[in-house]
Order: sequence, then C-alpha cells, then structure tokens
Amino acid sequence: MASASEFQDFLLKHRESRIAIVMHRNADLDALSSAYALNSIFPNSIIAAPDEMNKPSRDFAKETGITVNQLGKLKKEQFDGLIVVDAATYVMVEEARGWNVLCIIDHHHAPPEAERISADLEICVPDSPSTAQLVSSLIPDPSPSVAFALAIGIISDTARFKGGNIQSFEEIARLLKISGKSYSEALAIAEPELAPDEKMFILSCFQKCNVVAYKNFVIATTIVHASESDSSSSLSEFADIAFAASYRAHEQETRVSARARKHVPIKLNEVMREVGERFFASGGGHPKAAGANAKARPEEVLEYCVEAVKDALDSV
Ligand SMILES: [Mn+2]
Repeated sequence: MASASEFQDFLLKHRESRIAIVMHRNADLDALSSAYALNSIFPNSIIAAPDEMNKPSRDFAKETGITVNQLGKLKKEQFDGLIVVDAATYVMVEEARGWNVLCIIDHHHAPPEAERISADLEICVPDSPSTAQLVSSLIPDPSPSVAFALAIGIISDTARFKGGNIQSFEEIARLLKISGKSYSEALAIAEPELAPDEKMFILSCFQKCNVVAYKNFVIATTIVHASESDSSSSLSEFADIAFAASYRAHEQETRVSARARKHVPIKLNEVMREVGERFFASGGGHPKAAGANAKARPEEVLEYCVEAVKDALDSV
C-alpha cells in the first residue's frame, strides 16, 4: 500500500488539478463521506457517481448540501483525471473506463486483474473496516462537517463497529470531537430508521425465506424484487449465512447479496467469485459481506450458493 507521505506528495502535486472524485454505483455513506472529505482538500474537484446513490446517502447529501454529478455526463477533456473511492473494479464503476485514474482509495479485496482499475497512486487496504477510515487517516485536520461525514461513513460501513478495529474507535473519537456532534447524532444518519413500507418489506423476506441447517450453521435464502443487500443483511441478524437474490429482467441477470455472521469460518467473497464465474458474470466483496451477478434464474443461483457454502464449510 502507498503510504500517507505518498498521499501528501500526491496532494501537493494535484492541488490545482481538475479532478472528478468518483464513487461506485448505488453509492453508500462510506463512498459519499470519503468523496466529500477528499473534495474538501482538492479545491478544483467535484464529486460524481455513475448512478443514483442509496437512500441514506441521498438524504445525507441533500441535508449537507453535497452536489453529486452524473459521471456519464462529464466531459473527460475538462478534467485531469479521477480519484476513485470505495471501489477498485470497473464492475462497480463501469463509466470510469477510458478515464485517466490518478488515485484509488479502497478497502475491498483485490478484484480479478481484467476488471481492476489501476491508478498512479493506489491506497488499497483490504483489512481496513471502511474507506472513510482510510481517508480519515490521510486528513489530519478536517473541518467539523467533513469530520462528521467521515464519522458517519465509519459507523455505517462497519455496521456500527461489528466490522471495526482499534483504529475505528480512535478515528471516531477524534472525528466526533472535531465535529462537535454526539455519537447518537451520527448514528441517526448512519443507520436511519426505515420507512414503514421498508420495514414491511424486510419482514416479508423473513416470511418467505428458505432455511437449511448444515454443520451447526443456519443458512437462509430469499428471492426479492429489489433491495437484496438490505434483505441479506437483515436475515443475517439471525441466520449464520444469508443470501438474497433478485432478478433483473432487463439484464437477464440475477443479483445476489451474501452476508455471514462474524463467527462463520468461510470467505463469502471467494464463494461469490465462484458463483459469478459459474454463471458467466462476476462476484466478490468482503469475507462477511459479498455479492455476485449471475446469468441465470434466482432459484438456480441460490441453490448453487447453498451448495458452494456447504463445500466451503466442508473444507474448513
Ligand atoms: Mn466501503
């Protein structure tokens, strides 16, 4: 990984550069807070996203007055290049193809070479609990609003510190002090209360999920119309391993989101990569939170996911 001093050199070199700071598709609070923080130290930068951000990010951007441009509408010739945050694969930000990528800051496991975005400066730390934490460690004196945003990014992406480490707590303490806000104020934005229809949707996932037990592990699967990641993470509050799949008729593709509880001794990013390869698409992510696209119907994909998990549990 590139060091903090290399980032300082990069910052000096690119202080005047015209930069688009780019988030992954369906950007989350980790990506948005990271982009917002970097935007504050590169005066000629703007923030861009390939598509609509997720709901908590849209709400936070609106409340904070963060402008997010559409990446596909930017003119390359008006920029010196991109900084990509919270992603290092073209699968997550297809519209970055053809751009000059100056820097990547990310915490996902390295994607397959063919899809990997390469940059002059790569700060990729798969063990980091969030990209916001990486960015926070690079910005010694953030403004109160940047500090508050980064605190929110850390709380959100660690699922309220379930995936945190010692530095997460150190950074949170530092950031909240600078922000002048309380932990509960940050938590309210990082984990917003769901709307009643969203709560009903999640509960319906529980109603119709399939459950199997294997070697003391409970595996739950469900098919949904949308919000597969909310569904899998809700199911994994109780199931050891959860998969939620939705079928995109337009792309003739199933999207699967996978979650595992922390004691589960397998790596879901490897399982999801295998699922993606089996069904002629792609997969990856984190050991306990991963996803895949698959060129098949959701029933078939979920069946394969469960078998792949059983195999993985067998070889532990
Ligand atoms: Mn992240």
